[in-house]
Amino acid sequence: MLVASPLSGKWTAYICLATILCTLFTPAVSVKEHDFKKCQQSGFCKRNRAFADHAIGSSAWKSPYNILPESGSFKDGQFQASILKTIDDDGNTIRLPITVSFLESGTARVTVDEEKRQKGEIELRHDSKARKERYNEAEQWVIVDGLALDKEAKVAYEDKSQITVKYGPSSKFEAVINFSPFGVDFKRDGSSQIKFNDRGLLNVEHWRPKIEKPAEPEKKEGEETVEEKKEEEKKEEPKGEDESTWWDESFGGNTDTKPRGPESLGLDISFVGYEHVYGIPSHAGPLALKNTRGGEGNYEEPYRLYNADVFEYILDSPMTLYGAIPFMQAHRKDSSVGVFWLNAAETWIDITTHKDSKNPLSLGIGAKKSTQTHWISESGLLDVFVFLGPTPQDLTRKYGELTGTTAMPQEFAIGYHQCRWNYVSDEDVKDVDRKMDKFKMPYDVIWLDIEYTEEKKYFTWDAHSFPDPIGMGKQLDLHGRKLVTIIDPHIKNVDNWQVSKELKEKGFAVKNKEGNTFDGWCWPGSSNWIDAFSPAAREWWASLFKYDAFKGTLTNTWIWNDMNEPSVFNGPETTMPKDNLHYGNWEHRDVHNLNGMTFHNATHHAVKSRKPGELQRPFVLTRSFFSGSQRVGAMWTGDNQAAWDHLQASIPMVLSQGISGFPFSGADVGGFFGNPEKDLQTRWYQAGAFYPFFRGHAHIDARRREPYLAGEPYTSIIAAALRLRYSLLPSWYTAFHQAYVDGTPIVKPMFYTHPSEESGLTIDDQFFVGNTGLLVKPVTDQNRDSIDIWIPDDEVYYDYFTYDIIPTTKGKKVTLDSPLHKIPLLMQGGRIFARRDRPRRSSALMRWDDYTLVVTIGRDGKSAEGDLYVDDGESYDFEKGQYIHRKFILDGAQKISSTDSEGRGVKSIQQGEWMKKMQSVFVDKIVVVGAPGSWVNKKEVAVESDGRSWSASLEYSPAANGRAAFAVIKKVGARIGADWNVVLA
Ligand code: MIG
Repeated sequence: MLVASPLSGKWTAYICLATILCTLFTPAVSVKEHDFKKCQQSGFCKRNRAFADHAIGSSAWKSPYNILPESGSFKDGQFQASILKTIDDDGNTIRLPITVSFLESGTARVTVDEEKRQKGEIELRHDSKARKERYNEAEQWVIVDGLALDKEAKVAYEDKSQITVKYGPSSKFEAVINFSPFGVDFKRDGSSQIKFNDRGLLNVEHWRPKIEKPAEPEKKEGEETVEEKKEEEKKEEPKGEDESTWWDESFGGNTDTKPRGPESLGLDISFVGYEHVYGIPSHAGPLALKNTRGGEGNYEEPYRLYNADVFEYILDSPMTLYGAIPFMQAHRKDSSVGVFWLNAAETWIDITTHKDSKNPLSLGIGAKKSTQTHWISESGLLDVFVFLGPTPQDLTRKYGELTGTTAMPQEFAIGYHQCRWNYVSDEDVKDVDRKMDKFKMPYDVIWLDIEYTEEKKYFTWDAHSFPDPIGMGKQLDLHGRKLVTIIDPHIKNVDNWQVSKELKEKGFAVKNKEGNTFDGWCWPGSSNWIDAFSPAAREWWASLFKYDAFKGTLTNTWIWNDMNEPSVFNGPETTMPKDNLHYGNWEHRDVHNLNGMTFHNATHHAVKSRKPGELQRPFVLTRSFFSGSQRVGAMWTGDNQAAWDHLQASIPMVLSQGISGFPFSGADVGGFFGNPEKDLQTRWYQAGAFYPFFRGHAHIDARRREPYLAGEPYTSIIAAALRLRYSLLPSWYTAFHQAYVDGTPIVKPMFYTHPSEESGLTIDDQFFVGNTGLLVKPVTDQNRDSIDIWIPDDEVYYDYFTYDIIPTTKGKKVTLDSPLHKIPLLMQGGRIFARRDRPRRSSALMRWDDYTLVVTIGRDGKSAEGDLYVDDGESYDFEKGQYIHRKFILDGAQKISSTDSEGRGVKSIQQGEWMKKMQSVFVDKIVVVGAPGSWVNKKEVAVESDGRSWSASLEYSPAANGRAAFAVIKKVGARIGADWNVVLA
């Protein structure tokens, strides 16, 4: 029987193959939770949890870690000593060197190593070629600055039992290092904020030789029974002596050989007086993290950081996802502190919150709560940075100083991206490109997923479906648009392909435990993985991206890195065996969470060096990431579903990325798996227009859903959301610039902007955009004609679209109308932000458009301020001073002025070609919302700039029916880059 099919035979074959692969090697329908470890199934996590249970459960517990007083010395901002770990009743000890560094930024760092491993005085099992040391190179990948020691740090007190160091800004910070047992109490202004080993959970599993136990002898009379023996073993467990997974461990049919034996680390970190902790992305759950030790509404499992391809993940879960940032913050009213756990191995974090119970009177309502966390990593150094705030901005700034900030993106990268798995041919791409124009939907980038390649060999094109990539790229370029192609880290293992041959011959692939090229299964079938830890491998990788090597690419081709956790279909937990070896013979277990970043980084640098002299800022999207990834690109939250709850979950996930130093983030708009209802798709575009990274994407099995296919009224509503994003691009770009300067999140949760408002601490479904005062609450459930939005302060709030004054009360929610066509979007009074109002097809075409400034008059009726950052949006000339950065001030309702926001004189502004062209870009319009009544008869205003003065017309609309009065000043005609005044009085 013949059935008409829209798919070519070839495509049917592809899909069949994909389906087979899915069923064979990855969970096809939903994440199988049992494919991923629970703490109980991860030997070191289980041991450390048991250790914690024992320590907490026993009143006699004393941590066996003591600083040897005479080993301690303090010099130039650094305390060094030896911790002795007592390992048996005979008093035998293990030596653990500790360094506490006090940095100029006011950040403290505690590093603990293990002397024996450090000196290589251990024996590896199974003839392993692995390194003997605890992994000590995470710093090289992650930390870029901020390690200068604080020479002003001073010992304030010292005796045989402790040393107290005062450090930080005006010596407000204090670290009390207790010797016996070891512990550190970090104080600010005399009161404890963060404590290490307060509960005695420090656990450094030291090296020991494996003692082969003789085979079980037959039971003789008088010997203990099996039951008795089990009892004995149980008693041993609490000391961390459950040996069952010390030397090898199996999961899902894979066995991990452990050449170095047990080597985990555990430490309790208490946040004193903090009820809420945040961060440690990526997890699909609330912004304020949940407790993890059971109880109503809590998780049973610790938060896990072990980058994995969690195909179709579940929501509200501490399960690991694709990326890891081990940076945790604690916020309470007017105080914020944080820790950064610099460790790239598998990590679990338990969180419990308790009432502060020392004082029985404080147990009642209103009693203060503290949060206790327990960090557990499989291997590596114990290396923790401590930030004492006191503001949320202090945390993001100081974390940014250490790990780097968001790279300045190309401007197109913050426009809209149109993706699906897959655009089936170059004609398909060109057709979508034309249709977006036809339906007047602005967009900047169209994406190609894995099917564009010949047999999943990256750097090649399928000759039948993509015969003319150059022609395709050129059509896109007509409107300044870009193409992104996917390049994954798995390289098809075949002999007749140069890339594969070179990878193997040059030894640039990750090795298996025997030291031979590791082979695993992924999209191309048998595959090898580039080891981006190796400098030579990265250089080779860069050569593959040259225009004459990756034929068919143009200067408007950019890259998408997927599967870099890495995803290995037949590996343990869909990733690499932990005993694989990387460059420098580090075991994969040591570096797993860094792996994605190293690949993303290699691609970033490869794209940057495609052609000598061509210096465009690279755009590379990554799925896997670690602290520092923000320096090399954007991320997205992976394989979500076309479901309302996934739309909802995306908001706290994006906010969490923002406060954790990697704000260039977004979720697949529309949902990856499944087919969204039209209203869901529409709402998703409205929300996505407020993600820093805004991309529609869909699974290969999903129906086509380019936004113009939705039909009315959806198509028009989606087009409006896209245009809203585009009109606000100048403000988004300004927010990205702030992120680049000092690590400020691009979209900000309430606690970040209003840390004094206790009732906003856990709100994670609304946010501000940069410094604009734009407060958005995306609608994330069906049939919502009204929505409650929480108001953080006493400012005036105006509806973005109608200028209605919203009747608000600080700290309370107010109900807004939210029919499908409406995005709940408010403007906070007292702000000035920039737009470009002329609708265009792409951001490139808006480059020389004039600006509109929106002034929202504040509660005082007369003032507002804001800023705008502009540069050429693609090169590095901004680093040489070729940019415009304005500060706008409305002063006493008398005048609006524009000055250089950094106080730069004309001479320090590079007058390159771009700057010259910007001389003919003007402020076209100024809209003043909440304009004072005294302007009612005003018809014109004076504009002063460039030593001249002229008049512009003002149109005043009085307040009516709850709508604020507003004024529109037209044809202002002042250059955007120049100083000017608009005189209103
Ligand atoms: O195993 O390249 O998350 O965005 O479309 C699936 C195909 C591989 C996973 C990515 C998704 C992408 C898909 N990839």
